[in-house]
Amino acid sequence: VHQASAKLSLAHLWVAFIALLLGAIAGLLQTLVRNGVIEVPFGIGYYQLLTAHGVLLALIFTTFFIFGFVIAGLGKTTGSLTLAVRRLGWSGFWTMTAGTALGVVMILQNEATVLYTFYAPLQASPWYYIALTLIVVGSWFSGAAVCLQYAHWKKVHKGKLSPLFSFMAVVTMLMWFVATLGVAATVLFQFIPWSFGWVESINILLSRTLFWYFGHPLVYFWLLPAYMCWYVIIPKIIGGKVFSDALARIAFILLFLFAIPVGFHHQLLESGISPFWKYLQVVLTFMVVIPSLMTAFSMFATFELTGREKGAKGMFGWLKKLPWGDARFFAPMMGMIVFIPAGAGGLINASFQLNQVIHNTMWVVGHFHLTVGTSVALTFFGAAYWLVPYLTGRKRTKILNRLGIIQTILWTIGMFFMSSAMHVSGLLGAPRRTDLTTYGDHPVALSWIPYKTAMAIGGSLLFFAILIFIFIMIRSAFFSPRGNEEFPIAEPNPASGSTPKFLDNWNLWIAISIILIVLAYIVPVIEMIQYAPPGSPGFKLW
Ligand code: HAS
Repeated sequence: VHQASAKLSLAHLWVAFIALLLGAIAGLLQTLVRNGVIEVPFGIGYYQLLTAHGVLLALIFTTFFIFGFVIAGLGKTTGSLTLAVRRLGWSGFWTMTAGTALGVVMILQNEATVLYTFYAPLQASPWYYIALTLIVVGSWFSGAAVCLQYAHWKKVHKGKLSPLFSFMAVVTMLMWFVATLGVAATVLFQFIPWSFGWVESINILLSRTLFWYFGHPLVYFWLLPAYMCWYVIIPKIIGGKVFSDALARIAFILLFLFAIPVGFHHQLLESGISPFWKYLQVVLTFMVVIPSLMTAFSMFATFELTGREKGAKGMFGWLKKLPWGDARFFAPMMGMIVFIPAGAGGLINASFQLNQVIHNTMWVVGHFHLTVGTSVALTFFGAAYWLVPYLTGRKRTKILNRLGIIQTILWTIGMFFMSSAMHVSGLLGAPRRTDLTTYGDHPVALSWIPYKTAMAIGGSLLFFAILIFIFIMIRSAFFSPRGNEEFPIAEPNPASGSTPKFLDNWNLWIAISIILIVLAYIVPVIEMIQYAPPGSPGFKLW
């Protein structure tokens, strides 16, 4: 491992793990407060805890982990990071860390209790929006570092097809650049002037639209690095090959093209957007499902082919040949299995009519605890089990591997309890994001109580699982015996043929992406500005 690159990667990972621990504490507390089990001293309330939980886990843990993982993978697949790349990477790291620290201080002071989605009319201190700006700008530096390293490799290896991992990393960063333009626009032109009091009111619909223009690709920004792990790393761990290099690249390009012009599926119940534009984005949402189905196909094919090569017989004999006892495989695999019901839930959400049943209920919370909270999180945990020893020059010990398996089982059981209860109570009408209330002991609200208990039990198991994870990380980084741990990168399957070069044609993909975004957004956004009702003042939850 190149020491300077490893340091940069590890710096990101440690911030991610600290955010994970703090976010988990806030998560446990908010469940217990919401369910009336405890009261937190110092006037710390449910919404403040919920904001801390969402921001630290969904935004900070993910973003820092992703950069740590991607930077390490680039070092492995494209050679040592150049000095310019490392400098850009560190600028990104420090800018994001400064933004994170400022944001956390604002949340702790109860001046940013606006939930992780932070759109209007909830208003935070202007310093919170400045913190968010720093995080986004920092991520641009880091994203630029990733693209620069890729460009460097391309220059040295003229005419050659880029390594699959680096190609996937660039797609992820491009998607991030295009998506964050929306959040940058709303923060700079709407939230900062409004929260400083330079303007009196804000166009809520526009702020929510710009937020979801960013918010949906944000979820794919979490998912794509997990897919990188499924496509490139898992095949190596199970002793196989990437099913098809070309298929993997096409799936990533489709995700890039269709992940952005679909934000309206979070706003299907919002007035002020004509049903035509909502419907168009629903259709595009179903397009973005296709690359996930391709991923499912490709992973099943990898497992089956590898199993058969090892002598598996019968329809499902290959299942027995998978290394279930290896935490590097087991954690992401549980994530994959969970992604089947999680994705099915997404299809329900995206259906124009069914969305009316589940919108703003606990169902949605169940959906994202399965997707990002299980499929993505377990994949990241599985990757961390080998990545941290790889970067710190230590061996993965048997006992830590076993603990990793236990951690994964606890996480899966915890999420099963929590997320099933969330889905069912959502269908029974339980709203999301509401503090402790029984609505005057209304019988419907009382019927949700057993589900709330199941959520609290599940949440407690998850908290325990995070403590085990942090323990494994500390042991792997500082106390395990010195040695070399592998960074598993699988070779493409030669039987799948060669990959067409045009897939590396970035100008083409960026141009198509812009056309799709303009088609899906330009008219409704002009209408939002043209027919804007009087703006809203800010509301505070504290
Ligand atoms: Fe979602 C709301 C639709 C995927 C995250 N989503 C959310 C929110 C979050 C989130 C955080 O259309 C809440 C935001 C908020 O706070 O308000 N979502 C979808 C759809 C998909 C989808 C269509 N979501 C995700 C992913 C997320 C995520 C991924 C995070 C990482 N979602 C919605 C909609 C809403 C929404 C509406 C708004 C609801 C509302 O009204 O508020 C699709 O991308 C899903 C496609 C996935 C599949 C599954 C493929 C399966 C695979 C696994 C194969 C398994 C193997 C293992 C190989 C079709 C790839 C097999 C082995 C064996 C042994 C069996």
